[in-house]
Amino acid sequence: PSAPKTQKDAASPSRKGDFEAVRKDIASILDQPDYDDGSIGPVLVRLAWHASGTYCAETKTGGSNGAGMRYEAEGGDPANAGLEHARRFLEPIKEKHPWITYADLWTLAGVVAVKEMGGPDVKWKPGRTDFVDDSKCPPRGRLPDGALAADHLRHIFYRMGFNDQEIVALAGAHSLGRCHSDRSGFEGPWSVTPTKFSTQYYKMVSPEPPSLTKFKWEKKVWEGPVQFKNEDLGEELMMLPTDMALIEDPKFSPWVKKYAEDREAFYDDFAKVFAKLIELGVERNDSYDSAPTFSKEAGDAK
Ligand code: ZEM
Repeated sequence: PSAPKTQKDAASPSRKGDFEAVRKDIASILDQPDYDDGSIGPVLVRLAWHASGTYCAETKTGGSNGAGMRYEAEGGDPANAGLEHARRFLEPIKEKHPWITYADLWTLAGVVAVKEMGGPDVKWKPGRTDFVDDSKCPPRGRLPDGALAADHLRHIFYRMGFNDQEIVALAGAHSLGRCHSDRSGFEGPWSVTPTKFSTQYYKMVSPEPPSLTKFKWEKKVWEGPVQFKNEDLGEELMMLPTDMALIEDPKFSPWVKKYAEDREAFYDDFAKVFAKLIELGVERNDSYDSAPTFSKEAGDAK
């Protein structure tokens, strides 16, 4: 006779390598009525991006491997302010699936969030390992500063190995989410549908059809850092100086116009470039095990 399910069975961890179960559980926690615009999807996308965006192709350091944001050295970087919320929301998922590494969990969460918010399927491969201490955390200052301009964007993204088209495709993620003055100093959303993946960012920033803006972006008059505002759609939307740089720069702007007009091209290109982003710096361990594969004693396996 089959014994009744015990409490222990119900709470037992999922089968190692059952990433479908993890995907489902991530999807199930995205709606959070009391958080921002009702979804943690945007901040999870930003977590996956910041986990990956420290990569340096020349020195092969940084990137999504390691989950260094668990340590103050990386997690305490002012550029990562606010991402502790994203990590905390994912903690119950980690508890339920203890075999998954944080590095895999954070990148997968970004991929699931993009899809659930109406975006494309992004290819995701498991096998990232977690650092066992903070000795391999990348130096601070590798993430972009929204107060700067096109040359800065190129400096940061070329370092990771991206080209101009890829920079513009990645920036389309700013259809999602918002700025928080207590995190970055900037304030407000880029689009009127910040929990829906869309081409709206390009349609807002573009000055030509199919632009959604009738009037020009103007500097916001406030105490905070320089940002741009537009109220044509009935609510105040924002652009960072780096966002405006995309439409001002002659090599970036054709891509902004292309993606504003061609939803399919944007979805395809975003899927490719986001998949590339979350592969940066990955040192794969196909046992999919969260047990550390690095150890000081072992002389740090490469
Ligand atoms: Zn962002 N981003 N980003 N970004 N980003 C913010 C928020 C979000 C830049 C940037 O300075 C900022 C990419 C690229 C760049 C998202 C995704 C991606 C914020 C607001 C700032 C200031 C943070 C806050 O206050 O909470 C700059 C300069 C970038 C260079 C191009 C790329 C690439 C992204 C993913 C592919 C997302 C989803 C958010 C919204 C987060 C949230 O909490 O709502």
